[in-house]
Amino acid sequence: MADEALTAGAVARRLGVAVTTLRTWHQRYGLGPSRHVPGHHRRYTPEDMDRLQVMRRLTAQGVPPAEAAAWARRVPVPIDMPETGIAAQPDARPELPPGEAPPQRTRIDAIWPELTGRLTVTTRDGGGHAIRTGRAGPAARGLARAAMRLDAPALRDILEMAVVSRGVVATWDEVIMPVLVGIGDRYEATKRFIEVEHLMSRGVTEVLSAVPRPPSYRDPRVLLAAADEEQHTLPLEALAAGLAERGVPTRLLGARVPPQALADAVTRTGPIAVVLWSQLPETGDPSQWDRLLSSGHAPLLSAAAGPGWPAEGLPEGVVRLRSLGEGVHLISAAVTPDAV
Ligand code: B12
Repeated sequence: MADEALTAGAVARRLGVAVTTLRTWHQRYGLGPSRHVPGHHRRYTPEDMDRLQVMRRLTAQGVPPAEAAAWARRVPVPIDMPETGIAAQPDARPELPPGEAPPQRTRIDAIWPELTGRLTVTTRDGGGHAIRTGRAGPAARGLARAAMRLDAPALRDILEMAVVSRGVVATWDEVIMPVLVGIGDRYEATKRFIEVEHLMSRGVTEVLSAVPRPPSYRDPRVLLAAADEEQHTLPLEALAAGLAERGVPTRLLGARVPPQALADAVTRTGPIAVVLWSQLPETGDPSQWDRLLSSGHAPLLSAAAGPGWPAEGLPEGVVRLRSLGEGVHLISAAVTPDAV
């Protein structure tokens, strides 16, 4: 069997922390390497790595290091937790090329939701460059901090764990949205931190697109698109992920879809439901529905979503979606009426 023990440098790279941070965690909190290799520095075992992952995820969420270390030292967590959990779920990813190992879900992935459920997180909103997240919980505050630090690995960890433990809709409403709104407000007030907005957007995209999709033999009957010249797509990505969780496949065209392209896509794929997202008033011209609605292939459900659409004046037959949860519910019902 291959020797899985790792050097400090390798561990630091995997975790995305500095070697000096590892040293501090070792000296102050006893989270050091436990494998002794004669004639070498000590090495980190997979169990050491599990502990360090807990340490990094918790500190990224704003848990004070001493408390995080106390939890980390308890890994594997001595609680009445089944060995199975998430780790036992079949991996819905496509087949890998021969010889390539599948990405391993670690024990940490399995115990994490349970662990975070037991935490009493005592975080404070930072001043200065902090993103305000209002009354949002610790996960959103940790996410805001990770975004502000441009700490992409921590940002992903928090998002992944939120999706695993709460599902897409609650993660979007309780964790992602408050941070996006906070970033937007921060930008408006300072005209700065565009890099934060970009990193956050990228992380959200990655995590939402990693939510397992329904099997590929099932033809998507839902078409999602951003309005003409509209670059904001994250809410549609959340909708695609939320529907995937309910077993509903989607076809996501993404940003800036011209009306003719939308009408063509509808004609070619015959969706039951179409959602067109407009974030900005400039992209919410109701007349862009005309081509689609007059194409002879109008879907059963045509939905306008996003704050860019005017309060009045949408064509007859176009319904308005007001939240992600409502979108997931309505579209699931339209596509699989018996299942809802
Ligand atoms: C991320 C982001 C970007 C990213 C988008 C990346 C991506 N892939 O989507 C990038 C960097 C590309 C971007 C670009 C721009 N952006 Co921008 N962006 C944002 C940010 C931070 C989040 C956007 C978002 O996803 N919002 C979704 C949720 C969080 O917000 P919401 O729609 O208001 O939510 C409400 C409802 O829609 C509903 N809801 C929420 N989620 C869902 C989901 C579904 C399915 C449904 C049905 C409903 C629903 O609930 C909420 C409460 O009612 C916002 C800040 C903000 N407050 O939204 C700025 C913001 C929207 N952007 C803004 C601007 C100005 C721009 C740019 C013009 C900047 C520029 N100068 O280039 C360009 C736009 C170019 C274009 N033509 O589209 C302004 C818009 C101001 C305005 N009202 O006109 C905002 C508000 C920032 C600000 N405060 O200044 N942006």
